[in-house]
Amino acid sequence: MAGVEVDTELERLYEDFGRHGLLPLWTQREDLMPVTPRPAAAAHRWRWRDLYPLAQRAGALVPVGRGGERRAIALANPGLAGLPHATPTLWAAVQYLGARETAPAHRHSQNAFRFVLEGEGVWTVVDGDPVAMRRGDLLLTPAWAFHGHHNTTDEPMAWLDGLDIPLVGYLDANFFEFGEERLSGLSTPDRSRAERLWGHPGLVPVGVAGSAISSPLSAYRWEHTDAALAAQLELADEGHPGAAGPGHAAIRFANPVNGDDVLPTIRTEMHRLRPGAVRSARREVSSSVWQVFDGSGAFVLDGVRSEVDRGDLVAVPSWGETEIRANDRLDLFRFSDAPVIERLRLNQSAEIVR
Ligand code: 1HN
Repeated sequence: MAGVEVDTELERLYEDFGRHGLLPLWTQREDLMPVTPRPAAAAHRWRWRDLYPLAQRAGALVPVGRGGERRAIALANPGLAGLPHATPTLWAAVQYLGARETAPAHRHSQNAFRFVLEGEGVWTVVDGDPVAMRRGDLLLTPAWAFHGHHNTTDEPMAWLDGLDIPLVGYLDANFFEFGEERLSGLSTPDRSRAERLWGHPGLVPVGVAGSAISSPLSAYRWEHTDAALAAQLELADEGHPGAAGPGHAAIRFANPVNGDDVLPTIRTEMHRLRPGAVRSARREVSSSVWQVFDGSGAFVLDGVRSEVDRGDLVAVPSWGETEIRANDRLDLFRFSDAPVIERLRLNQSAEIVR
């Protein structure tokens, strides 16, 4: 009988904890402090062949304009309870802008980039500087820079948006403001002012202070990315160091001011795997989204194989085991929250040896 009384007293204690807004550690220690990360987010693949037609349908049905601001369709990680988050820290979306449409100018405390899978003809105007968008380009709109997108052609265009919306949201640091920029009246040269100032390899302008927290170079052009990857693989063939692994070249997009990541919260990289090459299985603290830029292959995520083709997107939660296999030559764009993890000294990684 004494035991029953203890239990009811214990139950009453827990009820009283709840009534006073308290929770004991001892019932939750394993969830609060697991031995290794236990992300709620799932490793997940989205097919471009599913995404793109849906974006086209949204293009026909949903206007883009003031209020909604962007026709962006977010990847909602199936582990994250219906939130429009690709990973706990990263937002990823397909944005679709129809012929002659404009996505109005605004600014916000979230950092953003665009990566272009296909098409051209959209100008993104970053703080008054028109930046052309073309296949393979990485375009930056750092926190609090005004930006609007203008399609000046008769063809629609779609691209990948990456933002730190979930992270900034957890930190309750969201700020937003409408802007008034127009493309009309602005000259639209092939090279933006930012590229003319900052886009020369290893050369920075004297007497111009560039931002150290986010890159002042708002466009990283595919011709440079492609050349850097090709050169790394050639060097490896000649027996010189430089490549990320056998048949694997990788580059990180860097701030020309100091070599840091292009945005304070988001790392961006491009990878190239030779036909048949394998990036061996590893785990990292940091969540990522990958997009297949070209070619085909497979991601083996915690032992589960998913085939990937051009345009497909893959979310990899922190500490998820990831192996990548190329069929034909495989070009991959990746973005991650690694700069945050590293600044907090939370970075760890493990190669999985079989
Ligand atoms: C935004 O400004 C863009 O500028 C894309 O293209 C997606 C999602 C939420 C809030 C602002 C863009 C966005 C966004």
